[in-house]
Order: sequence, then structure tokens, then C-alpha cells
Amino acid sequence: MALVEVKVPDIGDFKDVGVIEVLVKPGDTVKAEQSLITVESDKASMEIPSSMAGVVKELKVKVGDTVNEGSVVLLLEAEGAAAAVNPVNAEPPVGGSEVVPGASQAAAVARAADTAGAGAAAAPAAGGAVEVRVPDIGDFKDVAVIEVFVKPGDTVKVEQSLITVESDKASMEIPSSHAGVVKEMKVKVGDKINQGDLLAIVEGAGAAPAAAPAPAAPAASESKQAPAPAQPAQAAIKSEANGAAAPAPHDPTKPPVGLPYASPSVRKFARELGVPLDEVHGTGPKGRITQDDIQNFTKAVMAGAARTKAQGAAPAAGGGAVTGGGELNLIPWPKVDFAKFGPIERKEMSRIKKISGANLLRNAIMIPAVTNHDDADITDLEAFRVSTNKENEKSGVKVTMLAFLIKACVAALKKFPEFNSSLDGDALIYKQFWHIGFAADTPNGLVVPVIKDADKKGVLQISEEMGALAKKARDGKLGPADMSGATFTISSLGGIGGRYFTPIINAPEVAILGVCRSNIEPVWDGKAFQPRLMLPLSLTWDHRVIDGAAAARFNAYLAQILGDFRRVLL
Ligand code: CAO
Repeated sequence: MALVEVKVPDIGDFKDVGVIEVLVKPGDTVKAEQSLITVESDKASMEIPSSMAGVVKELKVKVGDTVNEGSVVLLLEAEGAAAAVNPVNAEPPVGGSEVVPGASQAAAVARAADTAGAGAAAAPAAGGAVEVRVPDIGDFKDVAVIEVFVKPGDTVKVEQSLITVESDKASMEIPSSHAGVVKEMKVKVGDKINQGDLLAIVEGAGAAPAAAPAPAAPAASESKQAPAPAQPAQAAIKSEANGAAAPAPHDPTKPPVGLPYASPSVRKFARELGVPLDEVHGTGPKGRITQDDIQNFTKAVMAGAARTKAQGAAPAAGGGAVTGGGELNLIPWPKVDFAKFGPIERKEMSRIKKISGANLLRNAIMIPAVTNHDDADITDLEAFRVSTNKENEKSGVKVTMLAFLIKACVAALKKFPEFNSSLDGDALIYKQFWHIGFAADTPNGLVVPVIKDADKKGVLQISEEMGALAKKARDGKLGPADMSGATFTISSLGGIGGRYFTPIINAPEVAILGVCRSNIEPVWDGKAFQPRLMLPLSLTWDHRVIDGAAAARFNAYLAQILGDFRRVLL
């Protein structure tokens, strides 16, 4: 057994590319052509394969390193290799990828240039339409179509990507050789295609410009399977979904909409396990899905802690898995090319929005929630609040209606303890503490700070704490401890307006109170209509834990307390 250095091969114009994944570790046995690392530039990523089989002795790169052609990736105890240390002159394995730097890459490009145009040529079709065919895609044979970007009626430009195909090592987008209107698509997701196959009929077409000089392109793992593109009409080789070669209709630095951001080998791995990639949360750089993410997803599904969309989204409340039934069978999310209708701007959502969005979606789907609306007469309470604030003007602490609501809710939660509970499988956990969360609107999105032990605090102390927590929230300084442990949540839009709304329960809580702006309304006192200040209440509750009658009683009791706050003392 000889120790050899496996180096980064000729990777074209790629310079100082970052290592974003290391796919092997010392002790691993690798085959020739097995991917060792994934590197990524700002435009494309590619896997660097091993030039020979053997056992990994030592890794010479780690995630975050930058590499160039010739950089040593690892030391390999090669099977049957003659060379002592440096494999640069070693023969590539028979039929293996051309991973050794030098002439092989140039040869690959030259071959592409020789054959360019042959497969890409668009034959005239009836009525001024042309047939757009699969260009020379090198050794790619029977590659699967994994995405179709356009549909009949779409206007396409020359070089605009029409479809993405994928082999086990690379994926590439196939661009249109002609501009015009797509009359007919001849392929669909799942079809297998080869050079020369008919992709689409395009009408009113302008042809691609004449052959341009071959751009230097990534070889690496693709060098064997797919020579680099030699002219615009030829396949835009992308070592990954977000590859570089040809202008695409979408931002090439981002994974195409609907195509998860993962390397071909990770996608293959996911396919083998039947893991739906678009449901996997990527933890790699820029949200890339790694092999570990696939494994963790699989483990979670096997343990019953997660379910795929196809299985139905609804584990039982306390985390117990639902067996059978309940599949959502949703149709796919609509994909609209908004740019077709007017100018657009794409902006990444804030971190808070992404996290809260995922939580809200789960809670909205998994909880059989019902909302009861009611009104509380807060005429006297508001008068008391205003006078309290006048008396306390100098203290700097302003009492808002929300502080009274927190206190009133604690009293109602004590009277109706199931509203302060959580589901645990088939049991209910009744909490003997009353920590009240309140939704706070911040420039970055919604957060829910928590007033701990609200039962032990007075309205003034709650107001003071709420002010401090709301400021912390707006400054983006809330820590996890500030936002955890709530047993019930209040979402108040009273300072903004509105009448009623249906708040989403903050799981694992089982109820949430929504409050809107109070209004003076005519209320019948048995003899005449009186102008009273009425506060709209919206209580959303989990029907697995609470029933409608209890919810109506909770609201009525809450309204009673708010109508006469002395009841809090009872
Ligand atoms: N009816 C009438 N007026 C009300 C009221 C109500 N129910 N609630 C508050 N107000 C008044 C206050 O008295 C105050 O008036 P003044 O300035 O004249 O004194 C004004 O509205 C502003 O109050 P506030 O909103 O600053 O204070 P708050 O204690 O009511 O709320 C906080 C604090 C942090 C909860 C709030 O600022 C906030 O972020 N609310 C939004 C919550 C939210 O987004 N919920 C939706 C979640 S679902 O997406």
C-alpha cells in the first residue's frame, strides 16, 4: 500500500474556492471517483472526487479552507498505487474521472467544442417554430429531468434555462438555443433525456449567436461525465443546482425556486432513502442541506418526532405520533413568475420571521383551534387606569390596559385551570405557575416576551416589566430566558386598532387571548342605551383540551373581572 496525495484537479477558472463540505474522514475506505469534498465559488459548487481507491489516512483540508488546483485534499493509502507520495503523474483509473490536473481538462473542453452545436442545433418546425433539442451534454446518458422552468406561453430568451437534469454526480441546466414563445414542452419532470432529444417547440425564434470560444469551466467530478460548455447554445453545465455557466432566468447565486440547495450526492442519498429534500432544513453554509441533515431528518421521522408532508403533518398534541389517516394530500405551492407581471424585488425574510413563521405554520396546522369573540365593559377600569397614570406621572411608569389584562387573565386561568395546561400525549400537564407571554411587534418581526409569575406581581410592577421587555424586544436584545416558560399568551392590537381577530395558539400552550381597540358603544342597561367603553376579546383555544362552553365561560368571567376589577381580589 502506498501513501498518495490526492489533489484538487484542474477546476478551470475557479480560484480560491471555499471548502463547504468534507464528505470523508480518516479511516474511511473510498472508491475511485468517490466525492471527497465539495467546494463552492459564488456561482457554482462542485464535488472533488478521489483519483483512486484506498483508505483515507489524513485530511489536509477542512470546512472553511480555500483551495485551488493542486491543493492537497488528503493522504490516501492507495490500493495498488505505485507512487510513493505524489499521484500527479499516476494514471487515472480506467474509466475514472480526470481528476489529475493538466491536459485532461483541456481535452475535455476541446471535445466539447468539437461536438458543440451538433446536439444543440434547432431544426425548423412548422409555422416559423423551431425545435429546441438537448445539446451535447458529454457523457451524460439517460439523465433525469428534475425541474422544468418554463411552460407553453412563456417567452424565453436565448440561453434561458429550460430544464434541470441530474445525474448522480452533477446537475445542469439546459438552456434554450433560441428566443421566442414556448409553444410546447416535450419533456416533464421524471423523463430521462439524452443528447438530441426534443425539449421544446419555440416560435418566433431568434437563434443563438454563433459558436463562441469555449469558456474555462469546472471539470472536477463532471470532467468525465460532462465536458464544459463550449458555446452559449450548449448545455450550461452546472456542477450543482446553482451553477455558473449560462445566464439563468433566476438568480444564479441562489438555488432555483423549488430546488433544494444540496449537492448531487446528497440529493442522490436523499432519493435513496426517500427523503423529501424540500422538507429538510439545511444546516450547512447558506442553508445548504448536508448528508447529516438527511440522516437527522430520517432519524426524526423514524422516531416519530417528525413527519413528512406525505405522511400528514399531524403528530398528536404531546408529540405522540398519529397512526394512519390524516394525510393532507396538498397540491403543490403555486409557482408564479411575478416578474412577468411587473417589477419585483426579492428580500430575504428576517431570522425572527423565518423562525416564527415555521412555528406559526405548525401550530395553525396541528391544533384544532376555535376562536370565541366577546366584549368586556372597561369603562370604569379605563377611568381607573387614567387616574392611576395621573397619580403616577412622576414615577415614569405608565400603566396600559394590557397590564390589567394580564392580571385579569391570571384570575381567569386560576378559575379555569385547563387553559393554563399543556398536552402530553394522552395526559394534561396542569401548571402551578402563571407566566404570561405578550406578543410584541418589533421591526424584525413578532416576538413573545414573558412576564414570569404574574400572579405574584401587581399591575404597576407588570407595567414596568412589560415596558422593559418591550424595549428589549424592539432593540433585538431579548434572550431565550425572556421568551420561555409562558403558560398563556395575550396578543394585543389595542394600540393599533381593529375589532376582532383569530390569534394562533403558541404551542405547547392551549389558548391565547387576542385583544383589539376599545370603542365607546351603546349598551342597553334595561331602560336605556348607555355609552360604554367596550373592549373586544378574541379567545382562541385548543379543542382537544377545551370545549366551547368552557371557552364561553372563560370569556364571560374575564369580562366580569375587567368590568369590576375588584373581583381579582376574590
Ligand atoms: N384599546 C384602546 N387603546 C389601547 C388599547 C386598547 N385595547 N391598548 C392600548 N391602547 C392604547 C394605549 O393606552 C396607548 O395609548 P396612549 O399612548 O394614548 O397612552 C396606545 O394605545 C399605545 O399602547 P401600546 O401598544 O404602546 O401599549 P400596550 O401595553 O397596549 O402594548 C405591546 C405593548 C408591546 C404589546 C405593543 O406595543 C405591541 O407590540 N402590540 C402589537 C402586538 C401584535 O403585533 N400582536 C399581533 C400578533 S399576531 O400577528
